[in-house]
Amino acid sequence: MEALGVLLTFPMNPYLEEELDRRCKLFRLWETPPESRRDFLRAHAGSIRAVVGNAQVGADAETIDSLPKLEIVSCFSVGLDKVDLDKCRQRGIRVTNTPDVLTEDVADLAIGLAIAVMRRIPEADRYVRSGSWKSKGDYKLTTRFSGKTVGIIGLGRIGKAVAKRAEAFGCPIVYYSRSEKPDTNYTYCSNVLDLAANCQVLVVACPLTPETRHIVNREVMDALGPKGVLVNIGRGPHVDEPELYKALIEGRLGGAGIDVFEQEPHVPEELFGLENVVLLPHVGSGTIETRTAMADLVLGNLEAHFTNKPLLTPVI
Ligand code: 8YV
Repeated sequence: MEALGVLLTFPMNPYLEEELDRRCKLFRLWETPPESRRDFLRAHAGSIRAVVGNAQVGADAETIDSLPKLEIVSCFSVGLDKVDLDKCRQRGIRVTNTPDVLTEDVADLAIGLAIAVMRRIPEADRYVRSGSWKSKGDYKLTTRFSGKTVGIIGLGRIGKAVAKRAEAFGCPIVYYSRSEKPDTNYTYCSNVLDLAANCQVLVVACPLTPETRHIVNREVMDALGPKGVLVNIGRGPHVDEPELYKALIEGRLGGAGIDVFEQEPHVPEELFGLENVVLLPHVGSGTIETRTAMADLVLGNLEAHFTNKPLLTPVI
């Protein structure tokens, strides 16, 4: 692929970047200031035949329109919300992503976030480090995770993996999906409001689409209630963030474990002082094993496309 131009949109993984640099002519979009990117893409449009994007920066309509020789968008992510899929379909541009290899890590983190919030793990750690255990005595009692009803928005690969883990903790599972899944014995709720009213831990595990934007709104948070915990390992825009902060601050929602935010890496500082909130920097798939496997999928899909072999994980 030596003469092949590949646009890498974000500094997503050193191994992937090194391999792309070795195999092709690599263009690093983030090295160009946003105001100059249109000219940058125009200057290199003649050689860029592939875009590698991720959950932070993908291939939007403007990028795709700037690249007349674009043949494939290979996503370093399972989520496709940063790719203009309709425009790719119109242009006959292939699209791939990285499903399955990250499922276990993201599901692990969802359970980890729920337990961290309910058992106040980060807060209790700070309690020890600050010397408060010596000066103030034992840490306060917290809330059990095991046995609590877990509600899952989206019973796809990640949602099912979350359910499997929660079952091992004795948690009844209820879920919302666009349609009932006949191959599970979990309780189906036909809308998110009912789901929230019938669980203590609500996990967002669905794709971000125009229909799922703000799927967790004030009404859903109030239905989840002052003893309820929200876990978001999907996308920031799944949750109405200003309403989330109000619900947490006013005590209408019991707690939240959040790995994704509407304006990453900017996180509203109103949350920083809340002990019933655990904040993570979008690390759901962030293990060495998974990110290496994702990078290999990106590379394998590009190799397959440019050697006329079947794509490994085709979306389009
Ligand atoms: C990605 C993600 O790793 O897979 C997704 O959809 O959000 C993350 O797992 C992210 O794109 C990392 O750059």
